[in-house]
Amino acid sequence: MFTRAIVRIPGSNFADGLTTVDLGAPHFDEVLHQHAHYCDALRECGLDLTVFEPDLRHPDSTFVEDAAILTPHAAILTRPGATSREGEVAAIRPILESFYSRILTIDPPGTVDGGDICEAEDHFFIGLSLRTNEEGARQLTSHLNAIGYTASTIDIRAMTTILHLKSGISYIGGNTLVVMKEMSANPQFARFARINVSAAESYAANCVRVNHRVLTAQGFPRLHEELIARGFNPMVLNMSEFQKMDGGLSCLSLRF
Ligand code: CIR
Repeated sequence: MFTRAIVRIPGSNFADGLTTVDLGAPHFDEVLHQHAHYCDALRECGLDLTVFEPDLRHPDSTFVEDAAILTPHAAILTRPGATSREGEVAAIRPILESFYSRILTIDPPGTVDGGDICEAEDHFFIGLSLRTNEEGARQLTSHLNAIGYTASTIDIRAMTTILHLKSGISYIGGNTLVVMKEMSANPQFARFARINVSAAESYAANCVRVNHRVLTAQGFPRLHEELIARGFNPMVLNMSEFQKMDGGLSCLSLRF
């Protein structure tokens, strides 16, 4: 069970952030509106939110998930792979220090984005991507092993349609992974029940289990039905403006 989450309100320069998709510019009023709904959804799931003010130095900083990896035993500060995002980690450190006595770091030349890290019970899948490099994965594995977790890497560098590992897979509890069809046959996922997401719904593969609910993106009826059929309790949120900046549901919060 999670009890808390950290979020950051998007800044007025949100549209200046990084993106690889061609879906048009986000509408700022709608960005704020969708973010407020997202925060309400987390509260509805029982979480106590720490809400940061916008940080105009970092247009992507509303995607707080990329700056840290949180476990019950330690907080691991990442070292984001995009230079424009490096400063986000220092900005988040003080709040994590107030909640965690053990803070670990990823050091140069390692890079890790939180979006590449998928926790499935006591195992962590680490995506090797354009943001997370092998040295970052090595350091992270060593930290995770030291606090009692196993870890393995999944190389997504040849997959041009996703930015982060978690753009393509989510662990939603009940031994179940939601996974893009292209990745589903990976032998590392064999021990999990899998809900395959078709190419047409691939954005929906990024969903988030928060206590008794699974947050899912609006507009993907097949995944929605499948989740219900398997006994999950989805809560649907409009993510259109974040999708324009390569962001998904998991990126908008750090849950712990
Ligand atoms: C970026 O390119 O870094 C941001 N525009 C999107 C980050 C999304 N984060 C995530 O999937 N964890």
